[in-house]
Amino acid sequence: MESSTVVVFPLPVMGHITPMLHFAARLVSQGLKVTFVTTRRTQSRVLRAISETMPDSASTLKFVSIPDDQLEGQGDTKKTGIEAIWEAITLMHSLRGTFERLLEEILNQEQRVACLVSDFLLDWTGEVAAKLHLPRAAFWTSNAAFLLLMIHAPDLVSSGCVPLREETKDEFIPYLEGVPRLRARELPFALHEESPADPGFKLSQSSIRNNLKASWVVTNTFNEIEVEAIAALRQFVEHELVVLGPMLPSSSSSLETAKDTGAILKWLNNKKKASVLYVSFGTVAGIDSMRSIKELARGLEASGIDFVWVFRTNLVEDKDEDFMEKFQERAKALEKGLVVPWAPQLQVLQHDAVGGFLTHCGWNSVLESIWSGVPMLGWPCMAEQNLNQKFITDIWKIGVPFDAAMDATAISSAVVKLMQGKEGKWARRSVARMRIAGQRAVAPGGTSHKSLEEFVESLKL
Ligand code: BUP
Repeated sequence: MESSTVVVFPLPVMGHITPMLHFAARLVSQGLKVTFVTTRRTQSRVLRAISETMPDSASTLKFVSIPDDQLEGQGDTKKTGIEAIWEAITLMHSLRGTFERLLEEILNQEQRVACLVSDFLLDWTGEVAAKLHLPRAAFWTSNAAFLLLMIHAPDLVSSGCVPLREETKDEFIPYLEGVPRLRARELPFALHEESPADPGFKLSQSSIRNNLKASWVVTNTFNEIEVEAIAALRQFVEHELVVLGPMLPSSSSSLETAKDTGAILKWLNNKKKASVLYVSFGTVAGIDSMRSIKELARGLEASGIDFVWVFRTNLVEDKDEDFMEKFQERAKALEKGLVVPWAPQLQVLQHDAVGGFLTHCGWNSVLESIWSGVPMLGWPCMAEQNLNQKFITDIWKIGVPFDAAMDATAISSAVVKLMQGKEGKWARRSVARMRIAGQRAVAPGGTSHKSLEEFVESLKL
């Protein structure tokens, strides 16, 4: 077993790389060797993720990269939101031949390759693996409810909930086993436009079917938060469902090693316990209008709450740099806030000074916030983020209601409620309980830990 290798291949975007890196580290902790496949152009991002959240594992993972430099210029890195994801999917598909040769090389070099674990969004890798007689695990980076809803997309079309229509958007969707009670408008954004007339619909349905046929389907969720959805999902998975979340550094020693004296952490060191709001909209989507950015900036300022804001401008066409510069200068002069292009998010969330997270509700961000016991305000932008917000606010009650259409006054009031109000206090208590449930799930004897052990055991067969 010592010499068995698992090849791990994520879609090269941060929200997919990070959980699959943590998964790779878990496999290593179970005595397996891991070869982690990146692309040359994403290598630096992978190394940064490792240095920030899992330096202990850096030396134990073997990295190989697919040469994608020849595609320089083809990938418009300015693409954002769902278009950026589509671009990554298309680029990877164009590198199928290169990936196949790489996998062959790995098979020749390693004593025994036990399986390929690849992203759901790279379902074609299933054919490559089958050709090389290698079993495949399909890795779903989000939660079980979202996958169930994607599986049920044709039923949602038949019932008239999808594509979303003004006349029926407030009606409840039909009962689907394992799925929370949702109104049509609460269905993931990814489904709002779905229509059988769209060629993308057929493609995504056939991709889902291919993935469900994989030898294992791996999900980054855990039983304690999605017990019904996980049970319902099991019925659609042809072989084994492996429920491993939350896929985060399993011990804090890794994070302790990673903590440096970086400017953000130093700044947080001087702040009172749970007094700072962390604001970030992830790596793919974000706020795309200057009007909303201004409302948020004014709302933060009016709240009087200290903040760290990861601010990306590449999404905004009508930029007002002067406004942002002045806002930043004022915040800095008063020691009230930091505006940064990137933050070591998990370290920031784990810092004692951070008491709330205004998030775009990317699934990794949600899990990282739960893992750190930090309650949230949700400003979803794309994909399944609005479903995640529904979980945060209405189902798990680990956040305070928030709406992207709010003006500065309403934003300020929501921020104060989260950070200082009784609503925030309740949400903090609920998230503390959920944090413990997550820690138990991945600890020896926990549901996710058992699932990992069973997966590793099945690789020996
Ligand atoms: Br921005 C940012 N630092 O400054 P999500 C992100 N991250 O560590 P996304 C940082 O990127 P999808 C930063 O901790 C998380 O692990 C963050 O993943 C890290 O959102 C990851 O939250 C972002 O899932 O991906 O990027 O929008 O759309 O696939 O959910």
